[in-house]
Amino acid sequence: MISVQNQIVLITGASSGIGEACAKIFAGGGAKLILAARRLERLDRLARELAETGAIASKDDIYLIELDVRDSPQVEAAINALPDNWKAIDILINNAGLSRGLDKLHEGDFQDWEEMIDTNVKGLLYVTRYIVPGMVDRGRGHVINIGSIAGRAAYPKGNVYCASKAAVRAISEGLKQDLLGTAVRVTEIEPGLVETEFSNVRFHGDDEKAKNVYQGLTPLTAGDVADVVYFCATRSPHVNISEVLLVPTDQATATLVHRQSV
Ligand code: NDP
Ligand code: 8X3
Repeated sequence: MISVQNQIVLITGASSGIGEACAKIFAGGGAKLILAARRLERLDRLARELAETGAIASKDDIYLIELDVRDSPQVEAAINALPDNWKAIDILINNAGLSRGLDKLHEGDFQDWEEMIDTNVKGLLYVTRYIVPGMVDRGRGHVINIGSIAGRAAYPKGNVYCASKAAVRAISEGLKQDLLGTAVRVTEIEPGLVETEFSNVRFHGDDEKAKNVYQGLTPLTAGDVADVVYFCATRSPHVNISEVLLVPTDQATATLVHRQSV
């Protein structure tokens, strides 16, 4: 196991769910965190919480970026504007992502599609494109992409979300191949059902519908996923965990789920 003490970790989508849980576990390991998301007030709150609970020594160990990963010039500007002591990013966690809607493809909403493809695919590409060259130059680094079980097989009405996560899988494989011969590692984590704000976002704020997704089963928590991310990041430098599929015990495939009747 290697330490993340003083390593610089950039987490996209750190304002909620899996990204927030990653921030907490890496802070606990002594990492310096660059936290990015659109909701700066949420990042501020998280930074204060980490400082108050002693998870980080001071707020100087955290750098916050208000960032929409869909906006390529904004991503470029944010990376270029990092102060010198924050530029050498060791670990990039490409976590920002969302699903929008659960509709048959022929009834789908164009706006929902754009949001998913722009965030989950293009946003991940932009952030990676601006950060990985520095990793290659420095001869060290680790890119951890949050894919999904949905990237392995489509499920009914999941069409575009599943496609976006299949793209994350292919991009992760391709990046690993392109970085062969460098010391930069690439990992893709593919969770099944995790109870976060994910379903609230998918159903455009319909919390009742969102709750039903996890009804009668014990889903993964954001912390469960963060544990696995942390495990992958702390292996010896010669070990690359290429992919991890983690699901709740109550889930066998994207569509086969065991629910206790209530
Ligand atoms: P949450 O909705 O709780 O968190 C999503 C995060 O992504 C938020 O911090 C949000 O921040 C950020 N985000 C969304 N759009 C953008 C954007 N354009 N620019 C920057 N940040 C953005 O969901 P999860 O924690 O569950 O999701 C995290 C990742 O895990 C996603 O990639 C998701 O697809 C994946 N995943 C989730 C599963 C689940 O069941 N929950 C299962 C498998 C994978 P903000 O709105 O402040 O910008
Ligand atoms: C998120 C989980 O249920 O859409 O990737 O596959 S699910």
